[in-house]
Amino acid sequence: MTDFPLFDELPVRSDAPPESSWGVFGDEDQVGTLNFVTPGCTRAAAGLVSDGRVFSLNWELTLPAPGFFMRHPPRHTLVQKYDGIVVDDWVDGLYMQGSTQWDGLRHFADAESGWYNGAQADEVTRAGHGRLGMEHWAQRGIAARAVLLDVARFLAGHGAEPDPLDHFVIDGPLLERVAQAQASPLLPGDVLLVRTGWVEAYSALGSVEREAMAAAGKPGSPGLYGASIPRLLWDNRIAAVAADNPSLEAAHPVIGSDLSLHRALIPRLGMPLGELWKLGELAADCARDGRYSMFLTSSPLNLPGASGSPANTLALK
Ligand code: UVW
Repeated sequence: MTDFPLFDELPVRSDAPPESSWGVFGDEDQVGTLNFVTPGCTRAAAGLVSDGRVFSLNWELTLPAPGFFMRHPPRHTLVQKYDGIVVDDWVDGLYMQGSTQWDGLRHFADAESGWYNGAQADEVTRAGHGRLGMEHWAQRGIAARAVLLDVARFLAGHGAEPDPLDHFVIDGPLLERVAQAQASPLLPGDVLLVRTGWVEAYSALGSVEREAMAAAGKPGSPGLYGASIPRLLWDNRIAAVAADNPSLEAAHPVIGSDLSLHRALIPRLGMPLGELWKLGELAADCARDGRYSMFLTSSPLNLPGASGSPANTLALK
């Protein structure tokens, strides 16, 4: 792999904000840290498929319901045509960030320095082909090694079981302890998956509790937080990071999170963030066979100019 600068050596461009990767992958780059996934990484990752077990990491597109962050579940309509023998359907109000998703490079700007690689608001806020749109990821796809760090299971095994629907900080040292306990080294080009248990805890709620949670404000969850996270991800050449919670970041019920990692990772490092990934079945399988690394594929929607996409992702072991 090319000799990339370390986190402490960033930025490489004099006009770039601190701790940013602007220019590292070229001034015209559109895909950020996905550049860490080389053909060699994909080839090696495909070699991890041994038993042929396939796990969809996609939650139902209609969940959570009610939605959070001023988003709503999509409305799905089916119609019969041609004497009733053909059924078509369409979806209204499909928020790209509504369910299992990627936050793309248009999704989040640094309040001071703007979008990844110096993109300007007028370049990234109009639909259609353009700078930093999801079409750039969609056209290359994501096929990489993934490592699941099962933080929820690790903590439970160490006598600490944070409420999966409440604030709890997962920092870099904790991720390193989980990786060590699982014997899961991180490799360049990896997609890092972090399980907090949020999707399973939410799934166990009844409709009254779900309504109350959405009405109260933002959802609470364990999640990533702190300065150790961008450093760990960048210095390990992580291509993307995804979790099974609403914002990737640790969040207080009602109040939410400060989104400081959104700022550090999306506009500064150019890193895709995945949220609301369904990791429960995969995690149970990893705990059973002790293999926490796998081949992962994700095919974001080829929607020109989108700021995010349903993840459309599979893990293969
Ligand atoms: C917000 O946009 C608040 O959340 P997210 O990027 O986590 O979906």
